[in-house]
Amino acid sequence: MSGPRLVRLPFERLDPAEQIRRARAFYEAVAPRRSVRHFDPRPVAPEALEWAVRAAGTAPSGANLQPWRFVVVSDPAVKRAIREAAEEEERRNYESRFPQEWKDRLEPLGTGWRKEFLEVAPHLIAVFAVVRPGGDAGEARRHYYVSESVGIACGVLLTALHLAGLATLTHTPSPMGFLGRILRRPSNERPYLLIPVGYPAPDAEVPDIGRKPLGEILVKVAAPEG
Ligand code: IYR
Repeated sequence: MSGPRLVRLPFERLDPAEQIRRARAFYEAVAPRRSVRHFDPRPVAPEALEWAVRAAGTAPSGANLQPWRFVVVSDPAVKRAIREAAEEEERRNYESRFPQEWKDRLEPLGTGWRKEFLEVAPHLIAVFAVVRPGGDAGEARRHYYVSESVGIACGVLLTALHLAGLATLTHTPSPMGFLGRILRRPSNERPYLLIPVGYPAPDAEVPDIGRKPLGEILVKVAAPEG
């Protein structure tokens, strides 16, 4: 089977000082990103969301099948339906399904079953993983590395929104089958992540938590001895 024609890779080779400068500038731009749970209800420019979704769509994916859908919800009635369904599941999670150890871990983050942000945030981006092509009819063919691909795309999306001056929350209601039903997605799509987007509320607070230092997350393998 012949693949697509090949084109020359456009590539600019940077000198190391410039590489370091850019890598550091990117770190400094992304480091202040925080998960935000208190939003200003004012809507944001739809084009900003569109450019961020375009950026997410550049993520690498298994066999370049781009197995993602980004469903933008701004309608108050749909947001309310999503909130009600999410709270129903989360109430059961916090009241009986989560083990105490997990709740202890969440305690400092101040989460709970109430999800007001799902109605207050002006937009929700529901990310769906497309597990096979063909919509409801479906095809025998499958997609590859779907959760890896969609996870990477979500990382690009969250970063793009942050760099556009917008606040996000990486929300994982569980189980979230209700999203496919409320948003009428075809049966080949699995809800993956729900991302409220907007400006933070003027008085928004976040927990005082930090990131692991480089020495705890980076391992450099030395040449074997002898
Ligand atoms: N999905 C639940 C619980 C939750 C779990 C983790 I791990 C978090 O980092 C935050 C929340 C919720 O959204 O409340």
